[in-house]
Amino acid sequence: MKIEHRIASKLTEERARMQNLVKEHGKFSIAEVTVEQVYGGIRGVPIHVTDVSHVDPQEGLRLRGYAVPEVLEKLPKSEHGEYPLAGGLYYLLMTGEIPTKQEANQVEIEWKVRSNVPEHVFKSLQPMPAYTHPMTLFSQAILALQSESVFAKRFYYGIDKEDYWGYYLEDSLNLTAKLPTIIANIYNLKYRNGIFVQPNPKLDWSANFAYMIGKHDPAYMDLMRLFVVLHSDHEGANVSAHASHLVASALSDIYLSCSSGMNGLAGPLHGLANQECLRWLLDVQSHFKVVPTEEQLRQYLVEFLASGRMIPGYGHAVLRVTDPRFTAQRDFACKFLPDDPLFQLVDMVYQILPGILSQNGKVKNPWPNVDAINGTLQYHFGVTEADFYTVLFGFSRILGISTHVVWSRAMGKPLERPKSLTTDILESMIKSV
Ligand code: CMX
Repeated sequence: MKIEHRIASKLTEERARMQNLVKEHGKFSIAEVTVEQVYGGIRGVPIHVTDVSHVDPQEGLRLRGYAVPEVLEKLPKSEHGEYPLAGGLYYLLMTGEIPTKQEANQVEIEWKVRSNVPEHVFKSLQPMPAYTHPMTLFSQAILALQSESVFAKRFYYGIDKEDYWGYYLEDSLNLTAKLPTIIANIYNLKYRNGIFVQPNPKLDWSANFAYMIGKHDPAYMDLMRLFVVLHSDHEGANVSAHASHLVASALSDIYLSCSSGMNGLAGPLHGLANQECLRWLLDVQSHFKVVPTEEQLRQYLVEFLASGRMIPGYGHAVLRVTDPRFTAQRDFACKFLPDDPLFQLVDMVYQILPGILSQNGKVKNPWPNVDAINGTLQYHFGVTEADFYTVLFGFSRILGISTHVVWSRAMGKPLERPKSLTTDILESMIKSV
């Protein structure tokens, strides 16, 4: 079944569930909000319901209820590798069902048909200074595509609220279809003298990115399939997903919404951490010149932390265990690049740093997150431009973000409008108790 038909077949039941919760339990209190939380980044306050994914502090990511190893095992694989087709992943995110191989291929075909990127998108990037960060170019390219929004055009002439989601899905399929070409040619613009490469119709979505940047190694194509699955979503309230959801709640279309999400992802405490992590690992490597002993590395890490700096790739706002996305990439590295010196350093840091961070007492999660290793894998296959890594994260993450947004419109979710207070109001609220 096609994605739109599968979503349509679930809508009546899903809307009834939500309406029943609001009608029968509308006044049920989910959480109290404390002063600490308001000043502390609204940490842990439930603000949104989404069934696309969930991050359990102890288990990590579940996509539509499936843990990372289950997703990797159950989704249909590419004929050319061991990892899943992104088309099947998008089907799972959008519909909640594990697709058949035929359904996964159907999404891949839809994407090929919709993959042409209008000329003005790349033209709008060319005048940018050479030092522009690739995330800026990526967000800009998505924004330039907004001219093509089907939802925005149809809304102008008037559409039934019930039909919003269909146009958001149409825009989402159009946007995601173009992403491999967009990001590959941003890479080519920045690092390959601006050559323009068209997608190869014989390749799947994830592998096509590899092909267009000139990486034809089947192992790298498989790495990209893995990378896309692992970075596709991480529940609905992280900075990029929440920013996109908030913007789309004003009925801004998928392009406006995803571009704003990418601006959040570009921050060093969120998506930019993968770029920072690789730079940090290379610094450690060049500091020691040769492989350090365990004791030398321990001392280096202790001194580094004592200087007040953070170590990218470690810690998480929700997780309290090793990120299963780190583990899946580590498994890949053990298989394809066990002797890579940078991977060996990643592994040494993994053996030593959590113990040091735990002793330090203030870090709530001493374990590695997804970013502690993803740059190392890219680096191994010759994608050495660390400032591009967040674009790879964003390219994958738009699969999840666009799904959240389509479902929010399908469920008829309203404009988001929380409340801000002044310091005076807050102080007088406290005094009055
Ligand atoms: N290195 C050094 N110090 C760290 C640290 C790290 N990796 N992780 C947390 N800390 C520090 C914090 O800076 C904070 O210090 P202060 O109290 O002095 O401000 C203290 O430990 C407590 O922080 P926390 O509650 O454990 O962590 P937060 O929920 O506030 O922040 C995160 C989470 C990810 C931003 C933080 O761990 C961090 O900055 N990590 C490094 C950057 C990184 O890897 N980001 C990628 C996140 C993955 C993603 O976005 O998907």
